[in-house]
Amino acid sequence: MIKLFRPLKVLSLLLVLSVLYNFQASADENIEMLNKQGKELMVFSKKIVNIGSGDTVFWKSTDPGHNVEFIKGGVPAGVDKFKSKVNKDTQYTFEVPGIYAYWCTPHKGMGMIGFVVVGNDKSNIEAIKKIKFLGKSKKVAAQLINSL
Ligand SMILES: [Cu+2]
Repeated sequence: MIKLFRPLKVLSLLLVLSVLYNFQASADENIEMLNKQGKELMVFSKKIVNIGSGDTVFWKSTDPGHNVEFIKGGVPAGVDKFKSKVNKDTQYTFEVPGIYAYWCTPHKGMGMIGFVVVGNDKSNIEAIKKIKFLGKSKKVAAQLINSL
């Protein structure tokens, strides 16, 4: 009886672990907030992600001092403001299709910007092009917008 029971115990433990793992990895895209990636300083690990409506993006506060803030005029019509706390992991579920432009508030002039394209909808691209980016982000934004 004991010999039969043990494999079951191991099996159920594995089952529990796999459920926990799936729970943690439930976001559709995971992005890290970093002080350095290759030669770049202050950067989101992925600058453009393409997702479906209803998908969730998770931003991990891997390095301290960063956050996520939607840029005014840089999101589809009807989408509310979003600004996460500095030093905290955050996530957002994107329901409305379109392009979302965001930056890290402390480093918005240092190129720490990113874009999320939801449902392959680029109908608000002209509004995105009108965003006034600051400092180093101007150049970074121009390149990224071209590759959306
Ligand atoms: Cu930052």
